[in-house]
Amino acid sequence: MAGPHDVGIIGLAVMGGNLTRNFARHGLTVAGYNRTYTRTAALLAAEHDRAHPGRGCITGVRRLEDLVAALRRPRRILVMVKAGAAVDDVLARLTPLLSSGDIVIDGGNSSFHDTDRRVVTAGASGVTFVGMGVSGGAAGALYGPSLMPGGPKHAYRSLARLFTRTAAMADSGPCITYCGRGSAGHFVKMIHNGIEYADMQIIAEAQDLLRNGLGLPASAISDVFAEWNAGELASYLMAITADIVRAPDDLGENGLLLDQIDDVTGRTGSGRMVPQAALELGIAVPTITAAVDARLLASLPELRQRLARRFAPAPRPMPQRRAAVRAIGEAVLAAKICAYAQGFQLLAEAADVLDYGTDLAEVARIWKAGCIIRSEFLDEVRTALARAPGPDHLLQDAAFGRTIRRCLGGWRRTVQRATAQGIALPAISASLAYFDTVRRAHLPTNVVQAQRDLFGAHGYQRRDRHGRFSSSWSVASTTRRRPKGGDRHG
Ligand code: NBP
Repeated sequence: MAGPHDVGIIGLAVMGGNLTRNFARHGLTVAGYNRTYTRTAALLAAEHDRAHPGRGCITGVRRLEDLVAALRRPRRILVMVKAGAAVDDVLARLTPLLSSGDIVIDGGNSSFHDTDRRVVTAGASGVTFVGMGVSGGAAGALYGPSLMPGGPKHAYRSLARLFTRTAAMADSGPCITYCGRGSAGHFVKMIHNGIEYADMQIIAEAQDLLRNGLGLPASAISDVFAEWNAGELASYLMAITADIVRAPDDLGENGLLLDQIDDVTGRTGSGRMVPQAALELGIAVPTITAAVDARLLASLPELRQRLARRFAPAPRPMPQRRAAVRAIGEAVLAAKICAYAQGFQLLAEAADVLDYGTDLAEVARIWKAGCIIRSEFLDEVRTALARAPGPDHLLQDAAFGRTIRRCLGGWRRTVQRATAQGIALPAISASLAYFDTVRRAHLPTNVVQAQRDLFGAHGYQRRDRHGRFSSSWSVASTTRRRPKGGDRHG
């Protein structure tokens, strides 16, 4: 084995294998370990055949002991195994082999709660545990991912020296930043994934409406997406969907590949962690939740098929109108703004309550390249978040406010049209309901407060006076209000 290696990687599947190759191409020496050695052997064999600058920089090992022995100290070891129990398995075997000052980085999609727990467990042995989000899928890992490390600042400095050169490069610099203390790196990645869910769902809904609501053929839908991708909706996801909708079936003789792809999605995605965290922190993220729910509902095919036979009149396409297409584009943009507003509001809350100290504008910056949600739009998000004093909610930003006002008519018409045709737009309409809720100074939750006071004497606050009140609802009197408890009105 060659001299001390710069970094160790545990887990050489899609992500770990490609990151290993990426690191080697950038001149890092990497020792790689995988539980099943055949994966290690396959990676080494593939690299052996390749003539690239990183050739010879990768060493494959069969045992964790060998990996640890191969590394320069303090050791830096990136774990890229399946999120969940596998990470704990690896840590249980790895930590006893390490020395104080070594750094273990979990680059998987781990829950931030797990990361908080592992920081403590590893810390008891003097090992620094870092949760780092990695985005970009297989291609990003190979050619430059967006990297979201959190944890102690000293660990970040050590990692940044290694990883910065391997990250994606945006016009504003490499897509790596310090995401904040503790489990901030995995929280930021979780928000990224939630927004990714919403972005994908919104585009899928637009496709549904263009096809089943307006009756556009696939080639025309592809053209619409390509046109949107040339404007303010430009994004990686829009670009790939323009190609997806017109792709011919590669196994059949005729037709579109999309028509042969089952609509049942996996139920294991990390996006579902966002609504859970949002509930814990008391922040509403209805667009992201709608996107998660849409996948859960998609995973009930038998129920849907039974109910489709019972209820569904097939939506009757309306004649296509250029204005309707434009309105759908406006709905997509407005819904997207709402999804980002929710995601960043949740992140802002975590930065404060969980003491992450995350720089939100920096997060928007490092999502600009390398990751699945990369888009021009993130420049506007970053500008809004960087403004001093920054808006505590993206909808308060003047530029986004102007966009929402411009899109509002088309957004409403799109939701109305879809509703009339029986085509669900869960994320687009949840966004509109969100907007119509947060833009109102007075909400019908005063009724809820009154109900709670009537049946549970929970009390309420009044608009016209200070203090807490409770009423004698049995006589429904507006004149018999009395201040509640010791907190009498002033
Ligand atoms: P997978 O999530 O499919 O995990 C496979 C890897 O985990 C293999 O190396 C496997 O070893 C290893 N592993 C398992 Br499973 N159980 C283990 C255990 N008990 N001990 C040791 N190793 C174990 O791989 P992936 O798709 O490369 O993703 C890796 C991480 O990166 C995940 O957390 C994932 O969520 C995250 N991520 C994935 C993507 C993506 O696009 N795929 C993007 C961003 C982040 P084996 O070969 O012996 O079975």
